[in-house]
Amino acid sequence: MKIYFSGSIRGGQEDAGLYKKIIDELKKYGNVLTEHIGSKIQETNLSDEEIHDRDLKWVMESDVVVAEVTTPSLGVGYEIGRAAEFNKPIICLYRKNGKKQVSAMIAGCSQVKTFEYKEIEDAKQILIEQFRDINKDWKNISYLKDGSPIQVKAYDCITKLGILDSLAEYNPTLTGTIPLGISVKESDLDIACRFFDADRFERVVESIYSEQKGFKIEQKEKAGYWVVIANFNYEGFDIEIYGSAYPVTAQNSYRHMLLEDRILKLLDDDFNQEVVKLKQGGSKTESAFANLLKLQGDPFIALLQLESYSDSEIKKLWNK
Ligand code: 6IA
Repeated sequence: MKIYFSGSIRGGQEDAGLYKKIIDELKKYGNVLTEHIGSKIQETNLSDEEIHDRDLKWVMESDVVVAEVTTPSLGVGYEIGRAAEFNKPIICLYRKNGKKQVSAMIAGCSQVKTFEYKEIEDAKQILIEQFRDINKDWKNISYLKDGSPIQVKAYDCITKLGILDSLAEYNPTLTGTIPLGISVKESDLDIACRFFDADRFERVVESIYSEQKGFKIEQKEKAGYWVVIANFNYEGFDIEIYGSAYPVTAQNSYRHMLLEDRILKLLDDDFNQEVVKLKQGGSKTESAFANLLKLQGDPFIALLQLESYSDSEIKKLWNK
């Protein structure tokens, strides 16, 4: 992971020592492209144009931009603006020092996550939480271990069943609502897979799981796609293995999950609670989201259209 750290230079270098501590922390998560900001920078023989072009190239290359914005700096503000234009995740850290407030153009930008901190230890904690989200690998279910009781139970069930290993060649990925933490009693464990040969996939799944309780498997056309669906029950969980010729990341269940995760993090607790309430009343997850965000038409399709919405456009749907 490439990290662009941004901190004041000509705006004032009195926080350089603190920047170094943040940079040292960031090095745990990836390659920090701008380590030099952690020490007082002397005039170099690079022209302003060379500095601008090099730094902007690094912003474009980076996977995330982290800025310390306590000391107001035109350069830092400009980099954050350009990073927002490139749709980079942006984390801003600032200390309330009584002198200056963070500009509304930063604190008020929905693409920027701004966090106040006092001590470096607080900043470290903020980074741990933020990078957990940025680095989240949905294929690796270890995140369930630190989750709710049902997530921990799901982790144990999947591990005991060994499904992610036995079907490894099909890129098995847990999707659905249990990963999102909005599951209800009836929620099943959905395992999305990609096959290259439907018949072979069916035979493999059947040979491994046909002895499980309530096992059934079928091939069918679903919304124009050829799919293989197997269902059975294991340790109290209804398990659905869903195979399609599409890469898992292009499958609707995966795209819905990512989008729902983004929306849940973006909107307030009220929204989260309303989703769970609707689901407890029998709504499907996508219908609950579509209903609350007042989306028209087929909820499964309408929800996918939000992939191209900015954070503030999504927030507006909820506040309407
Ligand atoms: O406006 P500022 O100088 O405070 O802007 C600081 C931000 O712009 C930092 O995040 C840097 O990435 C970038 N930046 C600005 N100037 C430089 C620089 N040398 N070298 C590297 N990055 C820079 C400027 C010369 C310096 C000795 C005064």
